Amino acid sequence: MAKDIKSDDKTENSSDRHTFDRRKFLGTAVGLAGAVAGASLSANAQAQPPGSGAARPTPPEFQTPQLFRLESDVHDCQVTGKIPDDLNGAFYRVGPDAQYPMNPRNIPFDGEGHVGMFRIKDGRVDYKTRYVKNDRWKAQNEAGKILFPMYRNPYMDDPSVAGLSRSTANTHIINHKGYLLSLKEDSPPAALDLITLETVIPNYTFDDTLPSQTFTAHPKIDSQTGNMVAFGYEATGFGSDDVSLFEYTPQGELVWNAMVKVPYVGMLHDFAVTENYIILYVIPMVIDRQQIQEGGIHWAWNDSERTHFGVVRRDGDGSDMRWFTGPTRSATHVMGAFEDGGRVYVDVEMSESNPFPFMPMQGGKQWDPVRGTSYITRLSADMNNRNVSGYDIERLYDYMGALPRQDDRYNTASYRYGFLGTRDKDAANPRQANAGYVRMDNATRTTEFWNAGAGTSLAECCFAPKRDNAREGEGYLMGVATRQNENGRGDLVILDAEHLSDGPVAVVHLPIRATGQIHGWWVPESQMPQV
Ligand code: V55
Ligand code: FE
Repeated sequence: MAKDIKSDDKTENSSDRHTFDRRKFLGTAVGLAGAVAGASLSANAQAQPPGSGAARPTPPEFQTPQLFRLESDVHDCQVTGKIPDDLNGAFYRVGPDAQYPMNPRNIPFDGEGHVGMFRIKDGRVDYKTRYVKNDRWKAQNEAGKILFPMYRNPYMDDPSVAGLSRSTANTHIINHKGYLLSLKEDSPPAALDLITLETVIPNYTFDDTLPSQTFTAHPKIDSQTGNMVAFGYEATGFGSDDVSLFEYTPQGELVWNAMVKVPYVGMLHDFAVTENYIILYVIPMVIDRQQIQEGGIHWAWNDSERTHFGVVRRDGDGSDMRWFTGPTRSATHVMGAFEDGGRVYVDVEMSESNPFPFMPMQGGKQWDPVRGTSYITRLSADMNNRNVSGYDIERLYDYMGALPRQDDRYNTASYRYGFLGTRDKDAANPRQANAGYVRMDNATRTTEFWNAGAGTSLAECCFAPKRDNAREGEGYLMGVATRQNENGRGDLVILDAEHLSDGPVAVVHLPIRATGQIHGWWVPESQMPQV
């Protein structure tokens, strides 16, 4: 079923569209939109009095779907099964959790960042969550209302917050230099304490060395050096076509940076890093200046614009940047990337069109859930041949989903295993397919699936190695399960990543629903502050 597609081949659109069928409609329920929508469904369930039924209107103060706001501490959580002896560290998560009711025209990606931690040590698990208390949170807390009412539209801001960072810090988290950095791609990170989750440095600019006004939500840790390779887009100002690429040592020293330009200003959510190259992928989720002027959000989908796959050396000045062009596509997350014999390969989740139902379509087009469904897809380009202008597209797996992961020790190296929150692709009734996690083996192109059962939705998974020097993929896969029939109550499920279909080795029970999650990150015990 996977098909090789040459982007220069004009017939490729129809050749891969024939593989779509009705089950692909389900894709939105496991994608990013699904992750946020899942959280909103449970929020609404909680907002309504028991037995009120769906017919009663939600009270206005609860109309922001993801309003939850509960900071919590649960010591020594109840566990079914046994926390493995070789699982010690912390699983961090972050997601949007609107601080006050949002403008109804705004999108779920604009909720304020709420960080969660499962601290796992010596067979016990503590759960803690805290809002990121950055300048935005503090100003709004003071005012008692939202002062930044529209996603990445500074023109709508309350005049009182002029000059403050607009960051919601709601997208991803990573440990660096003893801090937990909470990330939003339009701003510098916020730096939190790894143990208390208190915000230590609200606007962290790496001791004033950050060569960009923004910082990606998807930095990569170099598999050889441990350095953090990252970038910022719209790097020199709102709407700019400058992208800053840079690399920091674990001690916070800036060791390389370069500036490049993109063919057009689109959402550069993730990127790929290999031993020698940085790869950017420009998709037609474009800045819409008119929409912004009219008080709308930053982005809109242009369904006729082409994609651009850009490759640049990691040690140069950016002038060798080479762009390969391809058909209209969306890819927002990288599973893994590598080089082989002068070709660069980037494995992504890819859809034909806008994957987000809440992102406007340009030109009066309708959002299409089939064309918006993502599958794991390999993009590659030939760096040896100066004459090729296109990149290649190959569907790898038939499991849908938008949040693929890998063993993060292989961020910049050749890798074998990927992991994905998905749905049972073989369900008798695809419309009711259960959620699950799948492991993909790129060496054999085989998969192993864990079916989470009915009534459960799953957040993005995260891999934790059994030891710092464990083999690739030798470890645990974990993620938060939302129990739909228990008012959205949360469980952390922990599986042996090499035996997914055996089911969880441990389930950590929360007494409440978990905070919403976009991304999560594992910090092994060897990198935790010893207190
Ligand atoms: C994504 C998530 C964001 C965002 C941009 O693809 C892209 C995911 C949670 O916020 O602002
Ligand atoms: Fe992301």
